[in-house]
Amino acid sequence: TKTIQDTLAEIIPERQAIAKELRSQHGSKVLGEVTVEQVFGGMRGIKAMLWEPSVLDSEEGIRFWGRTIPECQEVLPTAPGGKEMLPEAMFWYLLTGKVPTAEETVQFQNELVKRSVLPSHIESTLDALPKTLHPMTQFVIGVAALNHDSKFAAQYKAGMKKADYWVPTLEDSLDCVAKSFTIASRIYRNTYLGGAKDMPALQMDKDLSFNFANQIGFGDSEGFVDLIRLYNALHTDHEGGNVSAHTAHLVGSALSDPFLSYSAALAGLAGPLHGLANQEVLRFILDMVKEIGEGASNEKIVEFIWSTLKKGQVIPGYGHAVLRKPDPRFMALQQFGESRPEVAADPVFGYVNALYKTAPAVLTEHGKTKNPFPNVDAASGSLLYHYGLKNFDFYTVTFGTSRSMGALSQVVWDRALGLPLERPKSLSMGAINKLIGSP
Ligand code: FAM
Repeated sequence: TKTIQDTLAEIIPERQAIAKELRSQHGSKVLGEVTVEQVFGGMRGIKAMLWEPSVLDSEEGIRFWGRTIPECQEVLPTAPGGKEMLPEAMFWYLLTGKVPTAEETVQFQNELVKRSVLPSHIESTLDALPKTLHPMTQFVIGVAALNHDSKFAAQYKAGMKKADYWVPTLEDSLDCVAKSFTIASRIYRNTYLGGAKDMPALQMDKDLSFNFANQIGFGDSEGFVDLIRLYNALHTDHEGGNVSAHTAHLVGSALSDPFLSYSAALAGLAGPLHGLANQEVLRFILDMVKEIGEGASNEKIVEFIWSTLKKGQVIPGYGHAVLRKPDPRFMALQQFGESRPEVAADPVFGYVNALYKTAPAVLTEHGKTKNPFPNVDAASGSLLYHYGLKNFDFYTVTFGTSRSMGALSQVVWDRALGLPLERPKSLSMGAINKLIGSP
């Protein structure tokens, strides 16, 4: 069975040749134009970044190396006894563009779990943080501190050829993904369970999601473990322009190592318009339950949505900067809930469905958002909540363990393809006026 290192060493020259051909044969072709509105409008729609693992279509949603979510669910290996695709298999696929065999998946999983052991200085750093510090801030600190042992940083300092950059970048990225899971479980125990001293040891023959679930006290729940697998596989990557992925790519372009790059990405994921939205959705649903009760009519739900909009607040979990249809990641999570009778009967999950039936029409009538449909965050929190993970300040941390796999896969490709420092041009309003010939 080939290792990830050998597999990538084989694939990289092929894709370097494709990149060389694209640049030399088509380097001056035009991909689009940039308008003044886009400069003010958060650069929406500007095609200006290379991103290999996934491409997002506004109508059909994400494709990972050309495959839709249902197609990935069809081909990616599952854990023994589990029904959901393994995030380890998805990570291999994101890195290589090739579906791993069952043997490659097991070997890769074992390698990652071995790497997930934390150095003692990271444990003591996390243990010293106040329990009142938001779990995402703790996550940023833990991941940044892994830079202490960065192979990329050490080899760069010692003098390394550019052609070799991807090798220690891959090593650090594997470490960063693996250790993110154990950092996350330690943060959970420290914040909600009074400390990490009773944390179960890692089980080296099990997958990352099982170990994470087990370490935070949910190892006995088959449904929760499989949910964590699906959740982690689905949130990995959503092309390059979103805040977390773009940040990892940008910071990595300065040759900051993968730990620093991903720590910065996590700081972006912690914003309420991005990853923090999944905790906001749960807060929204629980507020709604408090106000209109469980199992309220659609009319009452519509009233509650309007009252939120009239306060000038957004409906969390709805809208998207690129998507213009319901998010297939939302659909996959909803299907997960629907296929399990005890989840389908949960009133909080019921509200996810009721919102899906009512919110798009209200948002359309409200007339502001370009996309009235649910994004991934509309469903994810309710499922965690159902299984008993009720500390919703923690939800974005599970998003963060997953996103590391997509963002860092591209950071490996950034170094393999020799991409340079990212440095777009900015303009002042005076400079814009001058450029467009306006007085
Ligand atoms: N509820 C109410 N208003 C909304 C809305 C929503 N769910 N989504 C967009 N709008 C408003 C938006 O605030 C803006 O209003 P102003 O003109 O007054 O500023 C207007 O509609 C146009 O926005 P847009 O062009 O449709 O969206 P953007 O591309 O600017 O922003 C989102 C995209 C996701 C930030 C936005 O839809 C939003 O705030 N949604 C709620 C928060 C959320 O669910 N975020 C998670 C996104 C998720 F995919 C992720 O990153 N994990």
